[in-house]
Amino acid sequence: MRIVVLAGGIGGARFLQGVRAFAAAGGHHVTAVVNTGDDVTLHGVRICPDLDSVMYTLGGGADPERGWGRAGETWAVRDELAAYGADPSWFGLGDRDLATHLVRTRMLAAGYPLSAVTEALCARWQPGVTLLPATDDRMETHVVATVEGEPGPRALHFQEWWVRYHAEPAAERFVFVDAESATPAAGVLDAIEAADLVLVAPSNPVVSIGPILAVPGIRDAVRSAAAPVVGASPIIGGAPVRGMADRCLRTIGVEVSAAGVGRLYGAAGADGLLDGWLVDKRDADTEVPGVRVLARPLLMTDEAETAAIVADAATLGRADG
Ligand code: GDP
Ligand code: FO1
Ligand code: CA
Repeated sequence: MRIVVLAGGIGGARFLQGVRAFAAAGGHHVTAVVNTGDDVTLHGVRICPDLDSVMYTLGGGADPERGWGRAGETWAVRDELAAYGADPSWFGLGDRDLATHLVRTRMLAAGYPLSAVTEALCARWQPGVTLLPATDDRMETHVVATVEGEPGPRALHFQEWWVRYHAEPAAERFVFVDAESATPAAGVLDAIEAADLVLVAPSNPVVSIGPILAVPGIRDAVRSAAAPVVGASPIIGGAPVRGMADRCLRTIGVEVSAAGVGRLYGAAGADGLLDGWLVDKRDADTEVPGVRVLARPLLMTDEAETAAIVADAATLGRADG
């Protein structure tokens, strides 16, 4: 089977560990289409948080509890930058992580597309799945919000809203800057069209999956895919397992529930994406019109459990009718 996964960063990476294990057992091939809306240029280097979370996690180099950045990281450069008063000081640029950004920035400056850069970085990390950015074009998620003490709303880069302000400023809306002129990265549409199964990771529906689907052509490709499309809810018992997905969902007026997210993605037969939707046992009463819902434990406690979630998603996708 050819499996395509739409994924963000930390949650997406954990889910992909399970997809990779499931695929290894069944001889399947996995392509991850990863969000690039978090990408940011700071201190002169291009940083791709979600691509790096997935690459480091699957490559065995991630810091396990943070979920982002490198294991055994040191912070000498960050501290030296702060000593110079070189803004921003709120972003944790690790020394080992910086090497990734330096290689990426140099390759981008030489004219390589992000997909080629990602492939080059993955030659070292060997994630065991094909990693594709959703787009090779620059498309950043900005947040229109009023920072406490400021007279009115302004656009913040998502990284500033999240890392500097911990998503506290009330977000009025999310803007995927230049989305309308972005095109799917090389290989993305082909992978979706050739897929036997498309999985939507339990990632942040608004700022991880949303930007992927905002790249012109990707939503339509998923909707018209021959493959079944099955997602897993990042919301359990009315709350995200971690992070700020609840704040994001409220900003776009979507109920913070497994049902709310399932309806946001919509039913394949009704102009939406989903054939199947996995929800946690606590949300067993979830109904998404036109979508087959399966309730099963949805905490990705370890790779084997995540692989079991993936196996159930694959079965749900094959269930006919
Ligand atoms: P980010 O880009 O680093 O924020 O990571 P993602 O968007 O890929 O994933 C973040 C989402 O993962 C959050 O909304 C969490 O609720 C969700 N998440 C994290 N751990 C789990 C888990 O064990 N089970 C489920 N169902 N969702 C999870
Ligand atoms: N997240 C933080 O909460 N604090 C940081 O200082 C931080 C630095 C950082 C550096 C590189 C990188 O790839 C990710 C980093 N993250 C940091 C995580 C990142 O902001 C989030 O994981 C995602 O963007 C959330 O979707
Ligand atoms: Ca992200």
